[in-house]
Amino acid sequence: MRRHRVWFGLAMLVLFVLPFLALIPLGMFWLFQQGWLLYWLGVAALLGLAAHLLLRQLQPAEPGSEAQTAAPATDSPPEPDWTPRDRAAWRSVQEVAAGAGPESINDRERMLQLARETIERVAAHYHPDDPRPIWNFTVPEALLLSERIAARLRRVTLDSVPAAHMVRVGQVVQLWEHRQLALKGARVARYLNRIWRVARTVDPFSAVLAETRDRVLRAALGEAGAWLRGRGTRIWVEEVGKAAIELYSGRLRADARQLQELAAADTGLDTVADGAMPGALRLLVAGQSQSGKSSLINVLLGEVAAPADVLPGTAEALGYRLQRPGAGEFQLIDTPGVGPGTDLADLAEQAFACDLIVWVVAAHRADRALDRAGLDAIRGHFAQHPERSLPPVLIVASHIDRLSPAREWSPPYDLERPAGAKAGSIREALLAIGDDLGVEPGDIVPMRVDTPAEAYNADLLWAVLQERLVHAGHSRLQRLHLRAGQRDWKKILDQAANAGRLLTRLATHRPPAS
Ligand SMILES: Nc1nc2c(ncn2[C@@H]2O[C@H](COP(=O)(O)OP(=O)(O)OP(=O)(O)O)[C@@H](O)[C@H]2O)c(=O)[nH]1
Ligand SMILES: [Mg+2]
Repeated sequence: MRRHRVWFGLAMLVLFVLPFLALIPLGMFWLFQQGWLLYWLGVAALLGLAAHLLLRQLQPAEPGSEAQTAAPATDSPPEPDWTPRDRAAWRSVQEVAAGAGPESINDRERMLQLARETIERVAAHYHPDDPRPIWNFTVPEALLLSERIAARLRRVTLDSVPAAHMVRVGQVVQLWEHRQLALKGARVARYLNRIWRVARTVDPFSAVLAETRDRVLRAALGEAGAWLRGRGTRIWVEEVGKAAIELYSGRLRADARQLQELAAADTGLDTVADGAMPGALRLLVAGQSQSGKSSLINVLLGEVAAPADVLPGTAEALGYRLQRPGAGEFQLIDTPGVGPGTDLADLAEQAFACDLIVWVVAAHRADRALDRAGLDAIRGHFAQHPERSLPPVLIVASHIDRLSPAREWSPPYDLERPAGAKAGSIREALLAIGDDLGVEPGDIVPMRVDTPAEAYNADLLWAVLQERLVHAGHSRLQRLHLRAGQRDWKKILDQAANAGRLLTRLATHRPPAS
């Protein structure tokens, strides 16, 4: 009975809908008659495509494919402030990481062996002549390492990720998001407490490794699939490698406070800025005689402080302090002009003690061989010292007012689309300078600097400097770490003297301070 009813209902529906359905072929026939059918089909196809695209946008991706597309690249990039030597050490870490198969994660001994191998490789990299390079760090450095790891742990707690002190927070969080694994805060706190305790024991480094070995890896990666495990091995090796690079590169020789002190001593400032970048950036201004170095310094300072003269002026390197809102503190170093008799090795040494280099070249003088030689000496010196990377090098092309037509001076000049003869010759000069000195056009700033009040393009120079500040900051940090690593004999002797030993002998034989 009920069945009959259903059929009856359906028949009614068909009868009711049929006339409307009939409208489709009838409508198409009408469109055909009018000659509009093709247009209609075209519009229909377009709308269909749009709907399809919209649906794809709205639909959540399948879990598997999401994990795949969101998977980070296998190699994590080197840190931006690393020196060429650190980068080379990193490459050997990556070799170990690449050789570690996904199955290693199930094997504790293998994981520990991978960590040892990584540490040994890194240590040997920094101390190639030492038969037992892995012991090449001091007790304060090891303590600082444990402090750093504790600091990382603190961040980890904040993100409610279990104690992955060797595994960087970002990576753990990423893994967590993919696998929706969550651990309770209490458990995290327990981990922290334990590891902190262990890390503070006599040999923090091995304690850290021992603790990491089973706890962290089991907790962090044990529940994940093979893909995740493969990455886990890699992350393990990479993070052990990063910790080892920190330790053996000498970055841990000075903690933040010591770096501040060094920075203050370094730039002769009595106050030091708080924050990540202590003290002032050292900006070296160099170039041929009479190119406008002292004038440029006056422009940067906004006042006449550096003697600028038609006679050879600057006889020795002079420092000027400059506080620039938004850019920080600088120490500007004016140097004597480079001439045929200049000791370029000495100049390179001076550049090595700076974080930013501005080379001033007079745009109207065609002979740039000395400029090239000076810049190459600096580049070569840095290339020979992989413990530092080359700081940013900017070229200031001064004297652009003297380019032909020499009488004309009506700035501003549009060098992208040079309208007149002056703009044309400035542009040509910049291209020639770029070629002669081996620099990119973006690193050359055309300027007129003889009158600080009416200097041309000072704003552009500041804008270009501003863009290089992060790079300069890295350079500065590398330099301070290097200084922290130099054996400060005076300090050691002072410590000994304070302890009341060697006092009498030191009074007569005091070795020179470095
Ligand atoms: N027309 C013009 N003159 C400039 C410019 N820059 C500097 N001068 C002049 O060039 C001369 C030398 O300038 P300085 O700033 O003393 O040059 P310097 O490179 O410090 O010279 P030394 O210390 O002797 O190596 C001065 O007379 C300046 O006024 C410029 O952009 N245009
Ligand atoms: Mg000068």
